[in-house]
Amino acid sequence: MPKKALLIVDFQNDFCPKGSLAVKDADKIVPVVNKYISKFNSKGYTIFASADWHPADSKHFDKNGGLWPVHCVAKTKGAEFHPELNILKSVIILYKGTLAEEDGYSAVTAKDENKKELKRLLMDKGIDEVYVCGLATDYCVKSSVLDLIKEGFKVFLLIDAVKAVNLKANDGENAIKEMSESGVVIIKKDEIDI
Ligand code: VGL
Ligand code: ZN
Repeated sequence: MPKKALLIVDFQNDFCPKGSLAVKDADKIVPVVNKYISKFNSKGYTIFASADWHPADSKHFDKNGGLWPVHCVAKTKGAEFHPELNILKSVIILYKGTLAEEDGYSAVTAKDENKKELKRLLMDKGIDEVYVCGLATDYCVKSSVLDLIKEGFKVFLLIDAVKAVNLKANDGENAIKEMSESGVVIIKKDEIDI
């Protein structure tokens, strides 16, 4: 039996309605993500949650030449997980985008509190399959999925538990297409067999 893990990408206040980089309807999928958390937890599978965690002077921000309004500055309210997300004690939190020079889109090099990268954690735990959900489909979800595939993991996209920023109208759809072409398996709650 392949060993599985759940990865929840960047489900933080700033990416939810009222946040500084709001992803439309992000809050609507909180109950779906919570169902996945219960399901993976009940099977004893590892659950990871990445957090975008930028320094205030990040080059990733538009005021410093980057693409984005200020968001998810480390230790601020906007960087906290959505209050209704059921982040269990056993969830491993991974921090990304922590250096001023990096965008930090991919969760693969995000690090836990002991500075261990997701890639290493997955390898050490002997995990073969990663199920990915969260925000945003067209940036951090896409980047994480593509990197996980490159690293040799089997990757599933939980299509009912992702939302796109859509800086351009079709970004979300294009991202899903790109992930599919790279070999991700697209799946939803009632199809999952774990
Ligand atoms: C993200 C834009 C900027 C994401 C992070 O989590 O998808 N998007 N920083
Ligand atoms: Zn960011």
